Amino acid sequence: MESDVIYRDLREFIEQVEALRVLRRVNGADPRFEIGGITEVAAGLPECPALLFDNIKGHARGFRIFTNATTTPQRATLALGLDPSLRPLDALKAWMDRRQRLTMHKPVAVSHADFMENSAQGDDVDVTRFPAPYWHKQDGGPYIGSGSLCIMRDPDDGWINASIYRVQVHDKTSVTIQFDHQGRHGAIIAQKYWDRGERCPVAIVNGPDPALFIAGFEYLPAGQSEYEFAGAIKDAPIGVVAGPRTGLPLPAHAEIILEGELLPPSEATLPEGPFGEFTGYYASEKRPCPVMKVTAAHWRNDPILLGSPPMKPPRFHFGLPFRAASIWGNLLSVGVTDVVGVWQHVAQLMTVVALKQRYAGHAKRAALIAAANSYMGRLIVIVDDDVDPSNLADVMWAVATRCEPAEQIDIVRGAWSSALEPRIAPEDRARGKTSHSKAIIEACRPFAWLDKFPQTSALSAEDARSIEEKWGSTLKDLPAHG
Ligand SMILES: Cc1cc2nc3c(=O)[nH]c(=O)nc-3n(C[C@H](O)[C@H](O)[C@H](O)COP(=O)(O)O)c2cc1C
Ligand SMILES: [Mn+2]
Repeated sequence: MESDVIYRDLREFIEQVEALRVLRRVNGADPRFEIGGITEVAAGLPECPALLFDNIKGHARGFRIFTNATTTPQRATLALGLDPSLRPLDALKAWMDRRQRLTMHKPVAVSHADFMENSAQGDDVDVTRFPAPYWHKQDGGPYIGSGSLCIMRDPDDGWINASIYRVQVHDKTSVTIQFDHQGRHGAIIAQKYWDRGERCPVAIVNGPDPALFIAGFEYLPAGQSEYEFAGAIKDAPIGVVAGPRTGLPLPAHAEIILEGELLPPSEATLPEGPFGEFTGYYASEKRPCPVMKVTAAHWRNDPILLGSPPMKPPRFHFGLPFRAASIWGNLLSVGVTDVVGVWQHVAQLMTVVALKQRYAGHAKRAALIAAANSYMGRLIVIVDDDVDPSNLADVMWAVATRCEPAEQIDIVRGAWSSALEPRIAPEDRARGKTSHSKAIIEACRPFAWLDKFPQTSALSAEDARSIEEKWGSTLKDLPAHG
């Protein structure tokens, strides 16, 4: 059965990346700033390669780190099991369509755990054995968890949450887990244990496969497990084995597992961060953070850590804006018609919806739904259907030519952001304010005189595509799509 699956584990995904000839192997890099630096420079190249680091300075050969896994549209598409040659907006649409009717697969217990090839318990645990980079120059410490899942069980209903929260290494048996805000499922679950005066059992899954990585980033309803969503991406259940310490179900093919307990903050906290964030800033300073006492570590032979450091935009963990796909799905689910595309730019800080306006207020209706679900995004832009939302130049052309600011920009105040927000005034931050305002920019032709708006002189997308097909080889160096 596993032979049909899109990839068995992270290793098999790396083989697929290598087959596309976009893997680069890096030997001898230093986990203090160098691995992070190489990853960032590579992510700025027009064709960003995926990187597999080995012979990492100060660590045993074979203890590897894989970065820029899914940062290009091609590899994000591959990770979904879709055709990696699809154009980015077509790939996102294919994913959005599939996402709307996914079949969840409950994880299944399997008998063999690859991660039990090596194991240390109690006093033998030493988290510093694993290479954990200092990703950016001003980081407060090394992070083992940048692309790792935190597994917890809800004590009331027993459902398993498995999402990504960063994990800083403090000493051999202490790491911290950072929640951006108290609405994170992990934060809600931990609080339930703490309210009962208990420690929260937790496991960190390092080196998840890309389906788990993508699932760990999705906004799913509380009660729905990211494991089931990852199973849906793979169209096969995730095989799990109970962790010997926590009993938590853990992906059998994961690379490195840490098991332990998240201590109530009344018992202990450690100063966490700062950590270079996906906005391109250090917005939150060192803050007291929940501590996980690591009571067991398990790892495969020659384990591979999946590293996904946040970097200054437009670099982002995913080469396709997966949250734009969920907003696109939200719009369809509530009955907004004629949406031709949704995209996010600036590392999801700007959401663009393209639609064919059919009635007055149509654009604003879509904008308000998109605004409500744009985490930390200040800019919501609505464009007409002749504008490619994935093309930033096209979008800005629409903003500059179709939006009359005095009439077509609205401001929504007190909206969803987080402590990572760089533009909260120091005094507001000190008071714990984490909300911001969002601008809704209607960069579409005014509905009232849609037909009178000047015609564009540009080729239609279809005309451009057929010219490309016929003449593209003559026009050497012509971008594949523009
Ligand atoms: C690479 C990466 C790192 C992330 N780091 C954090 C983090 O440190 N803290 C956090 O609260 N969310 C972080 N997130 C976002 C959450 O994983 C995401 O919002 C997820 O949907 C939360 O899941 P939950 O709804 O189960 O809480 C990160 C996402 C990615 C892709
Ligand atoms: Mn969740």
